Amino acid sequence: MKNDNYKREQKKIGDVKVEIGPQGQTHYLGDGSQPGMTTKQGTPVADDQNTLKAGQRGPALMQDFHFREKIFHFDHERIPERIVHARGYGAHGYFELDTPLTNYTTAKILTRKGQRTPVFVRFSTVAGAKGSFDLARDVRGFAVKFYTEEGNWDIVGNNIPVFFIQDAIRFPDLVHSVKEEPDRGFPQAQSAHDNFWDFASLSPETVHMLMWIMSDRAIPRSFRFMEGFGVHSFRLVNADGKSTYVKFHWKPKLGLQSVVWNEAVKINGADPDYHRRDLWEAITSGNFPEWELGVQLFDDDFADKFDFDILDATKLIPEELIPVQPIGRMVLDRVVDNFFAETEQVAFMTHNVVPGISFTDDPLLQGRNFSYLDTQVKRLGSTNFTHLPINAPKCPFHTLQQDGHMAMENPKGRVNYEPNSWGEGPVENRDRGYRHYPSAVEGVKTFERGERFADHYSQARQFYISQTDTEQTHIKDAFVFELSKVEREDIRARVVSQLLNVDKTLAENVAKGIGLESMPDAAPPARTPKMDLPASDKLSILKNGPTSFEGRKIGVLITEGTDASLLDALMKAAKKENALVELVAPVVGGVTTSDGKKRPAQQKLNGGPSVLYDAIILLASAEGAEQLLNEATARDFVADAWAHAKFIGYCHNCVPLLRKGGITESDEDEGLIHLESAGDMQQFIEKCRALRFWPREAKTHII
Ligand code: HDD
Repeated sequence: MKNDNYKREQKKIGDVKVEIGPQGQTHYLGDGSQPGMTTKQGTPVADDQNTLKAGQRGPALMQDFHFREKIFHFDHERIPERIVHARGYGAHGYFELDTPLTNYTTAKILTRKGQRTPVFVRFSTVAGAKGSFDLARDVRGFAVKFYTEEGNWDIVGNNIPVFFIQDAIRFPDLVHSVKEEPDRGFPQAQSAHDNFWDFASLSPETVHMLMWIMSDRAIPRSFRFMEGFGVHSFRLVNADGKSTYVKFHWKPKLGLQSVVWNEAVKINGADPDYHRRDLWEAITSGNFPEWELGVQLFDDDFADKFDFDILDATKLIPEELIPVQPIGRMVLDRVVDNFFAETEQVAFMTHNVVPGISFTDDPLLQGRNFSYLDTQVKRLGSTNFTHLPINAPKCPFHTLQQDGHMAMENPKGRVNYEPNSWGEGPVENRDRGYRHYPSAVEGVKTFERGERFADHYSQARQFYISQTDTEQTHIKDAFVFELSKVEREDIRARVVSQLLNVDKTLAENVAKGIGLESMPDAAPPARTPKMDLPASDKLSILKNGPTSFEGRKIGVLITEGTDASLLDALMKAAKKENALVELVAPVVGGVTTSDGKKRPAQQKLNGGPSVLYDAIILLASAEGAEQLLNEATARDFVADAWAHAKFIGYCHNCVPLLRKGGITESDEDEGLIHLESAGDMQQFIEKCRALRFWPREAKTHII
């Protein structure tokens, strides 16, 4: 019988060739260079638009193996998301060693100057689900997998050098408390709720980390502008078997930068993918992000004399005591080909170490060494997750492990055991195999912690007093914001009672900010905190900002008739600085500037609010500016940039727009810059190197 479905009538939709069937079904024909579609078994597929039916209006037939295979596969597309760090973004690159650590370790990756080792890095938020937004107030994961010639080495770190808890057994409680509350399923991706603050206020060991996550560290401007830390003390072991303690630090080449909280809240609406988009755009445009790897090296003498236990992950070693020595750089120069295959399936594990690198007895690290392997089997469904290309070592590897779901590395031959007399199969690497550092163990079995784990407040205070006034205000504001979302007043008060052990003024200001009627007593400390630890400048973001505006983005509001010479001068000045410019216009198709040239825009005004930019410029024509006075998004563009202490450049046509955005003549400050000439553009960029005009905040935020 003749089947109309096979009738061929070729047409074009735009310039795309299609075949349109008698009932309107449209088959895309490709350009002749594309492969023909098949099933997963390789059978050619003729129709991917219609199921096989008994008659044109009849029921679907089970016989349609292509339909069943397609839907079956689709139904199984998702794997469980990570229990923490579900939302992440990864990229490939390399690590290049500059300063060999030959005296300290035998690890080849750390001993050969100039050697490049491939890496895969995944950045993440912790609490939110896979589909949550990028600018949650949260710790950022900073996990690096080095594909070394002696196996994979993972530094599974964060952008904060300390952690909430000291012992891994508390991790499920910490994570349960911060994630959505189990009865109602919200709030997502935020710590601003009763359960988290209940747990935290009853766990004094969290207080140091609380100071960090209430600081701007928890709302980075981009992955490219944040530090990374291995957190724990690890060991390097040299050829004589001597161990040296090490802490790992990643320092971004472009300096540190964060956004402000009110901005973060709005970015999450305007572009929930703000951080991943930033990384993608930077790499694909050739502006490869770079970090320096640094180490703090210390011995048992230092460890014994240090006020805190170096096994306690809630403590750091101030860089003033042990400077960070730079040893190499990491460059991210390739985006993934497939998000799922690489970013989603990558399996980081703290126990992935190579000869010459070893663990300490940090009880958090010891517990992590169990958890990561376990979680990969849950997520990836098989012990053979190491066969996935993103997880497989890039050096030769030979095990006698076999079979299991989805086994892809299958040994050939008769031998799958050792020792054997067939002369086949791998044998132990007696000379260069991994040997665990033989640290001495003593003591009775106990649930107790080390004595020097007991002081929970001294370094929290040290962090606080190391911040600039602006940063201290942000910390106070963050506590007030978070606690204002907490329903139970006794929980709010308990947080203040913890803060009294850190800084009295901070505690009082938080209490005032949440309207607490009377001050609680300070929480009883297990050990009297040292109130006199010296400030450490390295702990501040603003004291470690960039010296250039490189890699930052300016949003320029243009309209029909915008002054072309000013715009061209800006482009030139920005290019010289290696800063980026995006044109924001009433229509995305763009505008015609005063020189008659059509300038396509990157954003339509209502999709490109100023929160997406590090600085803004208003360059409308007189007529264009006049029209924008009646556009709410134009007013917000100005008002938000002002409130977020950004540098704002404007041409004289845009003065009415400034007024509409709430900036009066008497408000005008040095962060608001009148632009009339090409030279002004250069000066504007130079001013932007300070990133924000912080003195303005005192005038724009009074509560
Ligand atoms: Fe963890 C993922 C970092 C404590 C258990 N962790 C995970 C990731 C990072 C960290 C960056 C995401 C890796 C990726 O991108 O795939 N975790 C840390 C740091 C910690 C820490 C810096 C403290 C110093 N973690 C920690 C503890 C436990 C875990 C104490 C359990 C006892 N972490 C996990 C996990 C995850 C994980 C459940 C979820 C997904 C994964 O491992 O692969 O095993």
